[in-house]
Amino acid sequence: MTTYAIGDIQGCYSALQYLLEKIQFEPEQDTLWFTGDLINRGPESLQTLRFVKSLGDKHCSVLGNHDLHTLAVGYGLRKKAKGDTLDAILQAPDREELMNWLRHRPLLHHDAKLGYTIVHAGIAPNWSLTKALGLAKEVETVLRGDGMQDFLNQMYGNQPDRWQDNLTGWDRLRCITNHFTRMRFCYPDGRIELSYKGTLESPPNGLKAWFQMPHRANQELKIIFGHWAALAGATHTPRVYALDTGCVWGYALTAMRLEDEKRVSISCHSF
Ligand SMILES: [Mn+2]
Repeated sequence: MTTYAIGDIQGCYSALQYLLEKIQFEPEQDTLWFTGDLINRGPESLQTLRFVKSLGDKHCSVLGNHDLHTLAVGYGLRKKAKGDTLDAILQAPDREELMNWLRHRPLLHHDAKLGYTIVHAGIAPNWSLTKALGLAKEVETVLRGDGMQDFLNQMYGNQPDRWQDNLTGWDRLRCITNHFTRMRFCYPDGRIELSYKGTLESPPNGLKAWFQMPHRANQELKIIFGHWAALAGATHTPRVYALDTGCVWGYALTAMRLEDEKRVSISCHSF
C-alpha cells in the first residue's frame, strides 16, 4: 500500500515503465499520482494515455496545460501546434473514449489522510486549500459538462493575469486554469508571468516563484507539482515538491514515495 507521485511524462511511456520497474510498483496494491502533462512532445503519448487510464482507481492524474491542449485538438477545436506529437492519439480507434476520460481528470487533488495536495503548475499564493478546491471545481464542472467545447475554445490566452474574486465568465475560468496549469513566476503585485521559464536564480523584474511569494495562504499544505523542468526537482521551500525533472528533454523522470518522501529518478537520456 504505497503511493508514489510521478512527474511530467509527456508521452515518454518507455521511461515510465522503466521507472515503475525500478520502484517495484505493484499495480494491485500501490497507487500512482501524476503531476499532469501525461502526453505531448514525447514519442509515445497514446501508450501513456491508455496505460494511465487502465490504472482506474489506483491512480490520480491532474490536468496539465498539454493535457488541456490535447483535449482542444482532440475535439477538433484547435489545430495542432508546432512540436505536438498527438497524431497517434488523433487516429486511435479509442480516441473518443480517451478524450472523454481525460476531460474528467481534476485540476487539483487533495488527500487529507495522506496529507498531500497535487496540481500541475501550482496554487495561487493567495488561495487557501478551501478556495483552491472550489475554484478547481468550477473549471472541472464545465469541462465535464455541456460547456466543454466552449471552454476549450476560450481557454487560450494570458489575460486576466491577476486573480480577483469578482472575475466572471470565461475570464474567470481562464484565470483559474492558467494558475493551476501554467503558472511559474509571479510579480510582486501578484500578477502571474506566463512566458519566463528560467530557474530560481536571479529572475528578472522582481519575479518570484509562486511558492516563494510572501504570506502565501497555502504554506501549511504539502504541495506536489510538475510543469517546471528548470527547477530540476528542487524548490528550496519546505512542503513544496517539484517533480518535473525534464524527462521529455532527455533529463530524468522522478517518482517520490509519499510515505517517506524518498525519491527515485531514472535518466531519460536513452529513451
Ligand atoms: Mn506543463
